[in-house]
Amino acid sequence: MKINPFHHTKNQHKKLLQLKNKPLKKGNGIFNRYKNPVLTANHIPLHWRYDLNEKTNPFMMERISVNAAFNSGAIKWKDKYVLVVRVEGADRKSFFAIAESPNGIDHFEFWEKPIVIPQIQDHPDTNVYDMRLTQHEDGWIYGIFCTERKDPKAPQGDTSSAIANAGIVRTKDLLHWDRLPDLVSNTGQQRNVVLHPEYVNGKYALYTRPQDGFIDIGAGGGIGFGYVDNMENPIVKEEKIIQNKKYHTVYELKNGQGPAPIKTDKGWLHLAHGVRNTAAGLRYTLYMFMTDLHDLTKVTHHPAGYFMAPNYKETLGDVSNVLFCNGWIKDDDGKVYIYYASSDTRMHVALSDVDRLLDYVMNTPEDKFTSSGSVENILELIEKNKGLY
Ligand code: M1P
Repeated sequence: MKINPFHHTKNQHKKLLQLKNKPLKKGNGIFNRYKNPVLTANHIPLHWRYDLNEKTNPFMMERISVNAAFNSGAIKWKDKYVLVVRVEGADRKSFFAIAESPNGIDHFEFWEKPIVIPQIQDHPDTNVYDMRLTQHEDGWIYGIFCTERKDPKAPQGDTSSAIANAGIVRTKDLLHWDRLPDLVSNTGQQRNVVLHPEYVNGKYALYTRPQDGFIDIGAGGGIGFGYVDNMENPIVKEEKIIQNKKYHTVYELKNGQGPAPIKTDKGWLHLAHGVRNTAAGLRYTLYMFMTDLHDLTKVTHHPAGYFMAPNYKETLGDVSNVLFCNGWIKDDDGKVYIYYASSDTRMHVALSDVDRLLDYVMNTPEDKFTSSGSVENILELIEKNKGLY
């Protein structure tokens, strides 16, 4: 029997969207991974990629290909788990699109159209990605993303030097997005900028990542913290580095705030990514820390090492050996859905809860920055376990 390519493609797509997810049996007590990625390039709606008219597309050819669906912001919205996904086309351009799920772990489906980000007159974005969503107490939902443009100072013939900055949009319904001016900071380029959900001292507060170059952060780096008086004129003043990069750690080369932190009665829980160099190239892992409830620049707890690193399936992708997270959702019952991307290719979910994350952050030994310090930590645990093994 001859297979009709239109029916076949539609059926395959439908099956993929209806695929049930299940937790992997082997957890670590801190979080549980799930078997299937929650979003991939194959989840992108067919009507964005195919001309669905059999007469004008007799071979059912993909007209516009999508390369990846990754680094997503997240929010609970009207009882749905909503991701603002970084979708990357075969043309290398990224854009944002919303996908929602009824339960947060499977059945993610994209809304009808991608998000239209208004452009700043005479200063268009070349590429946009990695939106962090913050439901601010001022009543707006803010999206802060990286906007990338060619470096106007690049010498002739240099076609790759770029400048990264923080673009800002806000919305009240996730449908209509207003563009605000890009962030102004005097510390160079910016990526991984995240808005804190509450006013701090009557001001907006931002987590920043100053960097000297587009990829290399140079003398800059670390997770910074600064204030903005007014988001319509977003000038960040006096960035203070609260979490610096450090020799021989998982964040030796650079780091960046993940999603907006989660408030708990013990402090603010933060998820971040740390980058180190290896013989095989950069390795991105996720790590956690906690800041004081009232002094947001004071790191009160910081477990050693990574919280989550790519497993063997996740290590492979467009940019291998990368986990990146810019979205998580805390439910009213305390469950925390961690939406992370692997190797700049696909989205996954891991499930935890506030109690577990607090226990992890508060009771995991801190890094002593030497091998003998790590052995000391193990010896202390062995001592504590006397009579139990
Ligand atoms: O390719 C890994 C990540 O690289 C950049 O992150 P950072 O600026 O912290 O190095 C971003 O391009 C990010 O999107 C990407 O996942």
